[in-house]
Amino acid sequence: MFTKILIANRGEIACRVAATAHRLGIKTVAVYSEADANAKHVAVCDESVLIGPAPAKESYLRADKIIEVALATGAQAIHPGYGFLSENEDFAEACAKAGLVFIGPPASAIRAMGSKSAAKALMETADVPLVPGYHGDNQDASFLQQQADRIGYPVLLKASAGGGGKGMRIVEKSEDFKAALDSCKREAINSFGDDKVLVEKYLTRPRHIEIQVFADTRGNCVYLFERDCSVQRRHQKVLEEAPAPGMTPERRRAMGEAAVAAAKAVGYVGAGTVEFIANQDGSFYFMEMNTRLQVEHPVTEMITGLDLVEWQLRVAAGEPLPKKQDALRIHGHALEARIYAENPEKGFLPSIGTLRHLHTPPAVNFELGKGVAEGRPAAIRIDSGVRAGDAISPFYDPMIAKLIVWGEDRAEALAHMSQALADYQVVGLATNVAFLKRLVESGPFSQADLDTGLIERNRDALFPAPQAATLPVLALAAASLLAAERHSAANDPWADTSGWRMNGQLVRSLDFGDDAGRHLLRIGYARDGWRAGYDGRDALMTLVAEDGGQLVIKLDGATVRGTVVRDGDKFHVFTGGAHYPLDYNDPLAHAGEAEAEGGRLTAPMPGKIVAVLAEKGSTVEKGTPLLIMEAMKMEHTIAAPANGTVEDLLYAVGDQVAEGAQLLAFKAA
Ligand code: MV4
Repeated sequence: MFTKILIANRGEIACRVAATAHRLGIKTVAVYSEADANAKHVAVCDESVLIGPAPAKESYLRADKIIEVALATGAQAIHPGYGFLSENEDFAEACAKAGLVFIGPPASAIRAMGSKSAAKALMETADVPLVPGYHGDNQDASFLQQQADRIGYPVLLKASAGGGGKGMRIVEKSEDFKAALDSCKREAINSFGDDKVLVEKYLTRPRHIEIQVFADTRGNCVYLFERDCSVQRRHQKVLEEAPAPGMTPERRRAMGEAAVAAAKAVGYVGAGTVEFIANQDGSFYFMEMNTRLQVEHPVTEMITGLDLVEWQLRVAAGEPLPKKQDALRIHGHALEARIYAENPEKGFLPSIGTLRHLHTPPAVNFELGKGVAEGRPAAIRIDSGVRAGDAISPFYDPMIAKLIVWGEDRAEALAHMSQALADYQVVGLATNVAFLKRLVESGPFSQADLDTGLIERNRDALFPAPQAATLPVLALAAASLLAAERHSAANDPWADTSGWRMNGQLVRSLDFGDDAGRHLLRIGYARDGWRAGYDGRDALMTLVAEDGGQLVIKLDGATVRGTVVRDGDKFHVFTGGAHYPLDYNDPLAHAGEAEAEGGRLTAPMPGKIVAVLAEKGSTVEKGTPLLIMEAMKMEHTIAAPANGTVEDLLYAVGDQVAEGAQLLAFKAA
């Protein structure tokens, strides 16, 4: 076995590979770009070497640099992860030339699966089922039309050099064929520089079912069963699961054996995935082979109890496969959800920013190489390359984590996924967490009515109109605001000795907003708590417990729990498994900001000082409430406009102040 490997990747997959390497006592070398100097994958590896600027072309795709680093650090092998150089046959070859082991298939196998039509021709000779169609060299338009007529409509025209859905045309009837062919060829030549097309029977509600295969250098090849990845959006996988719902043992064996035949036909070695497109009746056809470890490999690990990276390392080191086909079993059901920094409400636009707050469900009951401990119902695994405080940059894939759950059966796995998504909190950028939760809880997905059009067909249920914040949500935000004021207050507004709370019927109006509109929450101070008024309701609100951002409040006796995270002018309320981002409009904080340059915080209108929260000489953070004044029957909080020092207090509780009067002397740090 190797004693040191280089991981030519970043993010979660680099961390994933390092975890197994360390478990097996293998040292790891990380490579990183300038954008990743403080990244998790650098922290978890034993050594790290900077290989270039942020753009992947100048760092993670620099085959020459990476090989140079491997040789300089004494690594014996290179694991490419997925993406970047993982399916680059020239890189695989260059590794071998340099005397390094490429932890992946031979360059010849990558090449053989690279061209769609050549791969199909090869699969045909290996008796791997293909979609009825024509993928030959004759590109004469009337010949192709004859082929389409023979196959029967609808047919699908595909650019031979295409991929990811580009250069495809559905043709419904013979009369439309010529125009569709011209248009398909135009797109193919523009996109791929090659206008060769193939004609296939069009499957109207296909499923994407793929088989994990593994081969060693001694002629052994097994299948590690299937994954159903039908739930996709624009050819990006969203949810993956294993086993595939509805799969019979007979069909599993047929697909597995077809996948092994495909791998053997190209002299495959290592981890590979054979993708099939399947009809609703279960009939299946070869689509392509991915010659790498895939993003969704953990669902296979969860149901087999195997560590696929361990297998990759053993095979690359020349060892035989650890298990034979008849020793492989499926146990339970696993689901994976890809958590992305993206905005589903804005066309899934990537969302760039810092993970200001990250709370995840605890990883439980799973160990790499051991699988799920028997007799315990739940297992949750999170594969991630980022930590709280890290940034999602525009340079790389914006995936935050893979959330993987396991249950004895699909219904149990689904329930765990739903709960785990409810417990997944991110502040700092937009994520698809709420979308994923709606998706796993939707009728079609929970009933396993799967096909590649599931998301498109269920748009209405998956993209509901924005829900307006309710009183419990606003009350949690208000309680967090009031609690923060208490913590930073010299004058504790919660204590019975507080002069201003005893002052009578002061009402303060908190101005929140969300996508559904503006919400004014009236807070009145009462002897036994507050009155919280919103939308015609007036409830007695008390704080039961507060720990960090975790709050328990009571509203007219009903307990409400939640987590509130303040990020500048936004309050993020997490309660009942949902995330409510609220804009908080604190006009006085902004009024103060404009004045802050001169070191003065002034009264925006005439009023009375009702609380002095800051102490003279204290150092405070930006946003810390310093003083509360009452003006026009409303309370206004004067907050620190920046990190700085309260140099002098100019008023006391009960004092009247004139408009424009300086309230305190503040010096920004
Ligand atoms: C198809 C098909 C229906 N019939 N071929 C899309 C990407 C490319 N790799 C193959 N694709 C498809 N080929 C026939 N004959 C439907 C798709 C397809 C699809 C396939 C797998 C996963 C998601 C998909 C989404 C849309 C279309």
